[in-house]
Amino acid sequence: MSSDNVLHDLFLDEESKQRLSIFVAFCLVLAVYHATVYWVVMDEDIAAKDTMAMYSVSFETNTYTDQETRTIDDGDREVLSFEVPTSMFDDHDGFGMLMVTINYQETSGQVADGCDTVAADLKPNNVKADWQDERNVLSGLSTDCSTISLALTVFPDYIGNQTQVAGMSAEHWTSQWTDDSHGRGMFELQIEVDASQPAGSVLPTVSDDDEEVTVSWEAVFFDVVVEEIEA
Ligand SMILES: [Ca+2]
Ligand SMILES: [Ca+2]
Repeated sequence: MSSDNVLHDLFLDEESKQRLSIFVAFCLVLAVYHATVYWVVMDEDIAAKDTMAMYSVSFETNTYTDQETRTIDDGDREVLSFEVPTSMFDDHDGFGMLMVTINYQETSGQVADGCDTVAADLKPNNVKADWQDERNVLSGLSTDCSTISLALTVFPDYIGNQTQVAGMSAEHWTSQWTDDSHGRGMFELQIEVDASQPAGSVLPTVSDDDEEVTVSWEAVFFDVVVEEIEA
């Protein structure tokens, strides 16, 4: 049988014509089906976006503070530590951020004795916190008795501002902001004093060999408040 005969047979044979018609009809039905599914699904998607719930996420804060004053010798470096009691973790949803301020004056009592140099470093350690957050200020230096202020984001992405989020559920957003593992443990602050000597002092009894430094710790805890925003 030649190829001409095959085509001839396919188009002219009654049975083949019937098969071809069925096949064409099937293709048409399939095309219509796909178009219908596509548009129905798209429509549902668009409708879902229009009706997606919006939530407001805000934070009520509670701060735990502690203070320590220590006299550090000239040239010495000391480590002060700080730990938040367990009850704070039990009572609140999360530990948002840690702020540390370091204050000092010249306490030698000597005439014409200027401010010493004080350096402070909050040392990253194994306490779980957002140590890499670019907003962190982990080190500071003062030469003029001004306050050194340090800050560490403890709960990742915590800013404390009210935000709006779309979709999911209130429970989802509450659980996103509930985790008591961040900030558990001992924070370590390294402080170094470099004492400046009274101007024009020649007597060995007139010297400045230390400084009294006061460190204030402020641990900001939060409770998250999630509310659906009515459209
Ligand atoms: Ca001094
Ligand atoms: Ca001093």
